[in-house]
Amino acid sequence: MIDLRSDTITRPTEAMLESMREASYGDDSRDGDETVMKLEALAAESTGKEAGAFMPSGTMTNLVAVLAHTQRGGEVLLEQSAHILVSEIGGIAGLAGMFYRGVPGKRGAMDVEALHEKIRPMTRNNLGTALVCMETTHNQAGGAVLPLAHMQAVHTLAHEHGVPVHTDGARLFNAAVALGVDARQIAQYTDSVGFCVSKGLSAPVGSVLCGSKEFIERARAFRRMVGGGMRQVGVIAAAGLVALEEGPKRLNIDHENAKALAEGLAKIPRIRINPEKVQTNIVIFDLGETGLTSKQFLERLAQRKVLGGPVDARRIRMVTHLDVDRSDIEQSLKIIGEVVGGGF
Ligand code: TLP
Repeated sequence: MIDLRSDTITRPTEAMLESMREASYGDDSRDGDETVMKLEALAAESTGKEAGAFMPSGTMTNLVAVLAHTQRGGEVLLEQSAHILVSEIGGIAGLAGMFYRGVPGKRGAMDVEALHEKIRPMTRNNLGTALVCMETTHNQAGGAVLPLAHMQAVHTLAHEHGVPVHTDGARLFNAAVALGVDARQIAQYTDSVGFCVSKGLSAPVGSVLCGSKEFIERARAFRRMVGGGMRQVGVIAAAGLVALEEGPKRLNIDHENAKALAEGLAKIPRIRINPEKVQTNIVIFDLGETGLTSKQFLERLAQRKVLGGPVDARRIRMVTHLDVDRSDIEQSLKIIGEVVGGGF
């Protein structure tokens, strides 16, 4: 199987398995665990923040960030196709008790003018903005990277209104590699940032929320509230630590493979994609004139041992990662060409 459904599906590397065997077994919810503390310290250092808290998932990282930044009932402003809004089961409202307002955006970047119009203090007539969230790389926008100048503008605007900023950086290191900057340069424009070791960095499980010491202390309490106190979690953090140490160095390969996939797809008649827009490891393309629905296309592909995921009825997402190489991309292109009847 060539599994391009997500970068979350990778198998642990030998180095990860080795480190898991050697991991400490401290109780993270009691006295703390040595391996978890190492991972949190490296995460904080890598993002230029004071502290980090290890979480089981990106979704919990975002939820806990919202809980720790806000009081129930305030408004959260975020790009209207943000993962927090469209793919996290409404936790922002259902669990954090926040009212959210989507801001229109291009390639994952909120329209700063529109954000300006929506950001507002609490009055007798409205709740007031409690938090602004960004997402980089942006999942629904096909792995688009927020430009640093955009992040700076959003951060400045929010702070002018006394509003904190959280960034869903599930793929923060993909963004850093694509921009050719250190992750700290991205994270300087956000008060808190979460990133996943379970995605392109290739660990099986885990995310880290980073921010000020005070914020992370609050976050630890909310993490416990939502059931994220994980006990002897060193065995999982160990793989995460290897992922954070080693993973970023090879993300450029995933980006090159995604570009090759996009360029190959662009040559297949009736498939629509602009390869120039592929900046990182996510490739979204339109089945356009093929006459196939996403479901039909993906079923035919799966029969030929290539897996992708649907974005909607006509669009497909494929994600490159550690467990697919260039020959897998070429093989996938050949099969896609045959499935849509256009050759390659
Ligand atoms: N994204 C997953 C699934 O939602 C499909 C994926 O395969 O891309 N923020 C962003 C930007 C994400 O892409 C994801 C996961 C999350 C948060 C949530 O992370 P998890 O799945 O660890 O809760």
